[in-house]
Amino acid sequence: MDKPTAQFDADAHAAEIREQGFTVIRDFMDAATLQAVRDGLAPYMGAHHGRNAFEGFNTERVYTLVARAKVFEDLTEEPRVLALLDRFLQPGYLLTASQSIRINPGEAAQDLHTDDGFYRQPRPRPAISYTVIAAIDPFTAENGATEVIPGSHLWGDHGAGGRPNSPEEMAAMLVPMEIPAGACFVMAGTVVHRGGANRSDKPRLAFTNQYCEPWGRTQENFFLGIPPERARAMSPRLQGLLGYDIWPPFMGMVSSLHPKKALQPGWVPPVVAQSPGPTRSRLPQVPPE
Ligand SMILES: O=C(O)CCC(=O)C(=O)O
Repeated sequence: MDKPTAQFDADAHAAEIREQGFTVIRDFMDAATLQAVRDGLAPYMGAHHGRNAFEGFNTERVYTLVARAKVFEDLTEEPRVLALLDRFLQPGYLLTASQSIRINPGEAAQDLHTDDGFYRQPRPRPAISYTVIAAIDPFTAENGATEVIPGSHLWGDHGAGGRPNSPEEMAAMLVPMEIPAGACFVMAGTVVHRGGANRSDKPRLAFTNQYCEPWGRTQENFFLGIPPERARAMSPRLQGLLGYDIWPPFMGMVSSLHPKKALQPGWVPPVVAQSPGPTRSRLPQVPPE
């Protein structure tokens, strides 16, 4: 996506993330992009309702969003987001999750959590992942705006003041991210937050992309979730974010080869191509490299 970055002060935004745990990009999506996002999502809505309290029984999610429409490919490699991630994550960082979240009226607040809590490493520590949450509908305190605890990215394992905090204390620290449609915020994976309760009479639609260190296991398995012919048509940068790259010297290799080879038309995995058994003779002929 060809957005001007000249007037975007990435260092100032990064400083906000360091200080409070998150920063807002108010003009993340213009009206045309927002419409493309809505159009891209429309065919998929209504298919997946949450199966547990965390997903939200009254919440709809569309997973593997990055591969659902071109606009999501573009937004996943949005230059301002990447400029921020470049300041926190090591080169070769990965997309770890990509989904829309529609919190319907009557939904309860999620449990408080952190997005990089999957990596069970002691805190305080640098975040292992960073989350972008983009508002497709305006976020309000009533309709389920994400609620965050500013500064919680600096906490140790036991909450504010180094001791477990009561639910009442935690609730008092929560701030709703009231942002307009088209805005997003970028948040350290260590920030304590939750999807808010929707006490309004309209759904709250958003999407989130999360990115992790290049050595981290990703939440979504994009190799299996995105057919190779779809991944082949994506930009080299996006292919890298999906894991079609090497974290030096050789993490991510495929039978000692660069994973981008697996996107070439006619690719047959060496395990099959080099097999001495009958499997090989059943395979189509592969042109030599
Ligand atoms: O929808 C939101 O505002 C946040 C959701 C969230 O934190 C999550 O599902 O992990």
